[in-house]
Amino acid sequence: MAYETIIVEIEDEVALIRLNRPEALNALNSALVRELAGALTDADRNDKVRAIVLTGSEKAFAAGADIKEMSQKSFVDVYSQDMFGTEIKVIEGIRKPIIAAVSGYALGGGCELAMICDFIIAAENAKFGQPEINLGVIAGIGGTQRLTRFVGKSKAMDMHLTGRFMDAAEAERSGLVSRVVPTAKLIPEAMAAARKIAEKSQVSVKAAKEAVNRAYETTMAEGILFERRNFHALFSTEDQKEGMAAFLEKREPQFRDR
Ligand code: CO8
Repeated sequence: MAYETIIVEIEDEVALIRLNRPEALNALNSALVRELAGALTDADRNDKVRAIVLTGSEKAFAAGADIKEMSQKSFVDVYSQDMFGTEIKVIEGIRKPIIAAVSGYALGGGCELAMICDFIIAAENAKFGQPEINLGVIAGIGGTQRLTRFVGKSKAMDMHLTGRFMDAAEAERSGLVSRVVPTAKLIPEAMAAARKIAEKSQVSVKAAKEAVNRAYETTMAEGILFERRNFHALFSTEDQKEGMAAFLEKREPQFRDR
């Protein structure tokens, strides 16, 4: 499928989706957000895709929502249209794992988009920020909630109130990103992580993603019960028998997603 604002490639059962508006540092406009939601939905439905990597350019993952596109909008415009609301719900509902591979700026909606992904691998040159305060607004696709859960109240307040950027080392120290890699190695490392996931049983991958996400949505007791019931349920799969047999027979498992 031909897109104008993103590039999609499928390689070794991994969909690599690149944000591609270099003239605006991959700022999220309505076309990009619509195309991204569509491409992720397609990847989620495509049997040849088992994991997804979302990235931008070396200079910018995404420098936020498109300021030019939204600058003249009124309250009624953004409220009535629920700006980006439908597409973001689609992206939040993708069931296959999505790794954000962040190089350069991940600001405002760009930082929020990276946080919607399942984990973030950062290049050494990555810079994260929620600078919406400098524009007279605040984050709008989850930044006040997700950043606070990732890095705690003090640092989240600092980022949202001062608009300062966090470099890759601080982002790793604070738990915002899972690893930092040399900038030139970002895509190979993210693709290798995605391929690792692609080797697993997709049934347990989905169950793991759902269970970790429960940690954000429910109490500890309910989350642990959800996890335990899914642990029990996985004993109904052929892949559980295969995974454990392969361990005992000292061989690699051959998962069939059943
Ligand atoms: N929107 C539109 N265009 C942008 C954006 C943006 N967010 N960021 C950069 N650009 C454009 C610039 O206007 C410039 O275009 P041109 O060459 O035509 O003037 C081009 O990209 C290159 O940018 P710069 O010349 O500024 O590059 P620098 O290297 O000097 O600076 C920065 C890079 C620091 C990233 C700088 O561009 C910057 O500060 N950008 C804006 C960052 C920002 O404020 N982001 C937050 C936006 S608001 C937001 O994200 C809200 C999200 C919530 C959505 C809620 C929906 C419900």
